[in-house]
Amino acid sequence: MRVILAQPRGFCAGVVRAIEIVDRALQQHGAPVYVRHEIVHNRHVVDNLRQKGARFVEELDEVPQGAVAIFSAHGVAQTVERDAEARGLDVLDATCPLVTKVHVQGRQYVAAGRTLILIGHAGHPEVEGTIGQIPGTVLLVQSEAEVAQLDLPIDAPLAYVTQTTLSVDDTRGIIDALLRRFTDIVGPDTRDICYATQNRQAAVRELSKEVEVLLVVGATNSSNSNRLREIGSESGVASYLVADGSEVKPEWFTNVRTVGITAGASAPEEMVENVIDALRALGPVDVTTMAGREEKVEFKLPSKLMQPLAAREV
Ligand code: 0CJ
Ligand code: F3S
Repeated sequence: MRVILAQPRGFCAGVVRAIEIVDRALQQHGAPVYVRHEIVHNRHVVDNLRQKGARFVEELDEVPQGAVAIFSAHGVAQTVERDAEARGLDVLDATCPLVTKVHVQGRQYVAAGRTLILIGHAGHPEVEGTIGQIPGTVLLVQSEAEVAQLDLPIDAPLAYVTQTTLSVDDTRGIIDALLRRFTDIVGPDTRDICYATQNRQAAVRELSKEVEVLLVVGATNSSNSNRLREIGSESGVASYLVADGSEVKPEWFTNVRTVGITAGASAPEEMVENVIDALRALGPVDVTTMAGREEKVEFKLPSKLMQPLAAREV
């Protein structure tokens, strides 16, 4: 069997930073440190940090007064920030800077007197965070059909922002529908969709031309990973989302000679290796990596974590 690995795939700069924040917090403060929500949507990442002493909670009332609390890469609402302050928590914010950028942009549009539309998926923590970072009403739009249902005058002053991990193509369709329906609407086009999401989607589209089966390494609750699997399916390739090698099913590969593998932005490369090992158990495997874009994006850590330990103790 020929296996072709997508390039780029796997960890993005925001995920590397978020995991590093938890690691460094554990080194500086000792266990336990508390993380609100999965730091990124991946069980292997979460289990690994849990073993080192991180405790994962869904709400801050589960965190003892004065403890270290880390916000996940997906961001939080302002009510969560205020709650943390009221409880005297020592907060480290692992919100991806590209999510924070969307929060800032949304607030600027509202300050300029525009009603804000957020294109995204209901219930996703990034969407809940972004809605909660904007003062006033934010209208959530999930599809082109929902654009038609918006109860707004056609010349209302509007703006839109988007979730960072959406399908570029679906989002373009929704933006076009907004531009067709409303006369005074501004927004970033699809540029709120982050570089990592865009690059992984472009790579998987290319890869899908070469393979009969696509495996996406990632979690079922990972938005960006689900979008990669959808692109494979839309390209006519049998596509499966797997957490690791244990979820790979032999029957997917009957008479299959070429398999593509990619990984969501929150999926560790070890799990890609683990999936390749599962394929090796079925027969000989020849692994290559497609030609693709090299990413050099890096995000700075919060300044609190850059200080030497001694300086913090004074
Ligand atoms: O929302 C983000 C800032 C992306 C974080 C990394 O990916 P993941 O899988 O934790 O999150 P999504 O469900 O948003 O893709
Ligand atoms: Fe940030 Fe995009 Fe990763 S928003 S956490 S760089 S998937």
